[in-house]
Amino acid sequence: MITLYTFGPKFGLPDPSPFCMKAIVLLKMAGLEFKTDAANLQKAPKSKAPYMDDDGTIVADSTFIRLYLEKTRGIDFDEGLSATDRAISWAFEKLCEDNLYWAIVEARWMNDRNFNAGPVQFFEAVPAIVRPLLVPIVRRQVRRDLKGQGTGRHSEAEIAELATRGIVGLATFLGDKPYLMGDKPCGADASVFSTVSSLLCEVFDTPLLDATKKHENLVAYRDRLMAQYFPD
Ligand SMILES: N[C@@H](CCC(=O)N[C@@H](CS)C(=O)NCC(=O)O)C(=O)O
Repeated sequence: MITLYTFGPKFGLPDPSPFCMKAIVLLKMAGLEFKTDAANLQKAPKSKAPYMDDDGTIVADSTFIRLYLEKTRGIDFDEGLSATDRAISWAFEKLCEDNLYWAIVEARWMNDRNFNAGPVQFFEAVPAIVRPLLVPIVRRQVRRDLKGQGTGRHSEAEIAELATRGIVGLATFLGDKPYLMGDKPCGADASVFSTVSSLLCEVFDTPLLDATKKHENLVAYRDRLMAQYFPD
């Protein structure tokens, strides 16, 4: 039995982490039976979620989960795509994960209003007496990560300007196709759908939300894939 360790639904999303949501979608795309359980980052092999336990084999990282499923279950999430289309879909996936993701983190964690509307809930299980000490420590770690990655060195307006280029790129490339690469979902849809859903999360008042909402096709894509993969 496969157990996928995630954070669980939050902020009106199947998971607050686009990577956990991506892994859930990949397992659903693969048609595999699985259950989810609460991630313990102290036990996670890479100190991040998602990670997966497949009858004792532990796999960490959403992309390595994909590669593992491809190798062990003989699945090709990009079945039918040409080499060029595989390359394009990979590039869009990484635009989401290595670029837009960081703009989402910055908006949720660094803006006080957004932080108090969202990530503060991650600390609910922490004893009240420790919380005021722990929260600033973790926020400082996130700020340090954002600086290390580079996004945290830009102003909010600059981050929005860069993210908007990515969002316009996604909307333009998606066009009126039902899925990123055409009539059939491919591996990158798991990531693009999770990222677009995160960008469109109404809990957070961000320029990213406004930039994404402008594209009716992205909103319809989110709605279509949400109905398909998370009908409940
Ligand atoms: N490359 C990883 C990224 C996973 C990731 O960044 N997970 C975040 C949540 S979105 C996490 O667990 N963060 C906890 C931490 O950094 O302490 C993947 O694809 O799974």
